Amino acid sequence: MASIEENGSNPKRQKLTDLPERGNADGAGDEDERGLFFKDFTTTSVLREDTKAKLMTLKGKFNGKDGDAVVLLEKLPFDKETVANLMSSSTMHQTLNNDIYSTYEAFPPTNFPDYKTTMIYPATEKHVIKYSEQDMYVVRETKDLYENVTKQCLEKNQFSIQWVYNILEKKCESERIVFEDPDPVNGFILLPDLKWNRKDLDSLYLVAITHNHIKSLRDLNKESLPLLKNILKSGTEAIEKEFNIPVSKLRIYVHYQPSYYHLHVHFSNLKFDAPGTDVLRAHLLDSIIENIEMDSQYYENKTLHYTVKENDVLHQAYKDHGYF
Ligand code: GTA
Repeated sequence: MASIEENGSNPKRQKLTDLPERGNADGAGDEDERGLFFKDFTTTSVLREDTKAKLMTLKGKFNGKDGDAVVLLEKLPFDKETVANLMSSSTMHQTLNNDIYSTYEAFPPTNFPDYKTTMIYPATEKHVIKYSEQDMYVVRETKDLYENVTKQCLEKNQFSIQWVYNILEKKCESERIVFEDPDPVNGFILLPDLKWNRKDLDSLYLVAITHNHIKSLRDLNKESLPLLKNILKSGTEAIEKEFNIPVSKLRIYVHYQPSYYHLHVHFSNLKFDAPGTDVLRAHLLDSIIENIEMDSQYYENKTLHYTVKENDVLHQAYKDHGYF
């Protein structure tokens, strides 16, 4: 696993590495300012279990707090900087011994972080659905289906994008910003994605959020070209400068459908098998630019494929329309 420390010596990079292990200027330190602690958490259901990704999502309640919470628990990868220390200070319990083969359960010392957690509180029913195990269906969204069903449904049922405004207005995560072009039309903020632990470069994941209020891929046309080209050029230059990772090692794409309808571009390390990089979700930024250059109305007219979850309101809307 490559770490930030071993990839060059750009002083600006210190901004990320020097952050305390626990706690930062977002008010997200040891003490949760809203008083949310796992000792007060009661699980009401396991929403999803992914043994391969070592991820579990839970729905539950915090004692004395109204409403549901969704909690994601994700095992952390080994860190080659600390693995020797981890091994030498772990206790071991043998579970098999056969000839030259033996297996053990290992118990790390308490000061080693074992898992990463993401908490959503208060969580809406839409969050519970997003993080639940359920059947998926492929949607073939024509221009008509988009205009008559998808668009109207999404206008009424969207995740809040308050977290996006908090970033754009520098109310949250401002000390994490890797690059900003403040231009209101063609500018953007590039910062670490929620899913990245900001330590392991092999799982580097950044997101570029546009200052311009564009909803999704469907709204992109030739007017958006300067913005898209700026994100591609300045975003990759900033990542190369900051993390010493060239464009040839990055996956740069837009989701359709996204969860949050404010245009953002995902930058993830090729080595990282990021969720949502399959053909039914990810659209390469470079291809988007080229498609629009060939036809300004490409994304207005194009039939787009994606998956929809069984319990999602979009699935119900397509059913009501007679699509399923
Ligand atoms: N910096 O507050 C935020 C924030 N939020 C709320 C979301 N993002 C944020 N980044 C910062 N601060 O990459 C990030 C998300 C995502 C992007 C939105 O913004 O991490 P999208 O609109 O295309 O939506 O992207 P998408 O891809 O559905 O969202 P998300 O959350 O990545 O979910 C995709 C799948 O990944 C889900 O089905 C889920 O099962 C899985 N997943 C989500 N979070 C995690 C996680 N922490 N660990 C592992 N898997 C996860």
